[in-house]
Amino acid sequence: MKAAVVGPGALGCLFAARLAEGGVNVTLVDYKPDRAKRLQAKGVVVESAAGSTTAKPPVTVGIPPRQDLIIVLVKSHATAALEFPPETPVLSLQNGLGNIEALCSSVGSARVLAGVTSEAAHELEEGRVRHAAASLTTIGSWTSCPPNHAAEILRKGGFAVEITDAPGQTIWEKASINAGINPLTALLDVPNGKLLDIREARELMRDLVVEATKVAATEGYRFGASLVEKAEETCRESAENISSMLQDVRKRKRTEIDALSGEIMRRGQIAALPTPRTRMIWQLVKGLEQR
Ligand code: KPL
Repeated sequence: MKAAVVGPGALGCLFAARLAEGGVNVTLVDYKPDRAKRLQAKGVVVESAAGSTTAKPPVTVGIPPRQDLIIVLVKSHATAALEFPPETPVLSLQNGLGNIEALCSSVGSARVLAGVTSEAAHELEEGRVRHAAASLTTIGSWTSCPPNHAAEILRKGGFAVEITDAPGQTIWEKASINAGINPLTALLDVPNGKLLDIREARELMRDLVVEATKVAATEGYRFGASLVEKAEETCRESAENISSMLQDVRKRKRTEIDALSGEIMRRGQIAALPTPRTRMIWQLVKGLEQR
């Protein structure tokens, strides 16, 4: 089995290392040649409660041809610029909205698998990540690409994988929850659990999730259980976690706010649905990025 993992961030390193440990012939792809060289030399280290492991997958600048699966884990603003070899299925496990549409433009919908992962990892330093919690990865066919072989590859890496018939719903669900948690943790510089202790932050998180779910409804996505409760549960379960957006802010990197609040706002505008709190939070995080 051959797989390429695109993006050497926390989740990219985690997936590449675990797949390599599970016997998958995996290549890690990094568009930065200098960093690719360093990662190739040092390997990828994953620290977890079970101990520390080092994997040494080949690290290339472009995506190698003739893979069984390409897993995309770059930041959402980098998706549209990726160049893919022909034929291989492409699976996005990225945060936010709009990635799948960008991949469909690049490779055609028949090769696209869509999903989300709740694996929690953060980067300790380049090529060294902390796997804070193992969790579910849900994938599905966007239009006609069969997901079973991709699930089998991921399971080789020890990942818990579920197949869904409605990946769009899964992506919207995670994006709505992230749209509540991520910008607030980034703006307040607090771990996820703290949002439940600060009354005003908790209220605003609820409002942001509600705005997101209303926009999702205009695209036909409805959620059986309350996503506000799920967002609060996520904060409880990941109380000590530093959200991916706060990690980016601390490293002075561009955040994924455009793919979360920005996309929700944009899609709300198309549906003539105002999203005032989402807009304000987007403006504030854009401000934070430009300090
Ligand atoms: O997905 C996450 C992220 O940080 O991007 C959450 C669920 C907020 C966990 O930290």
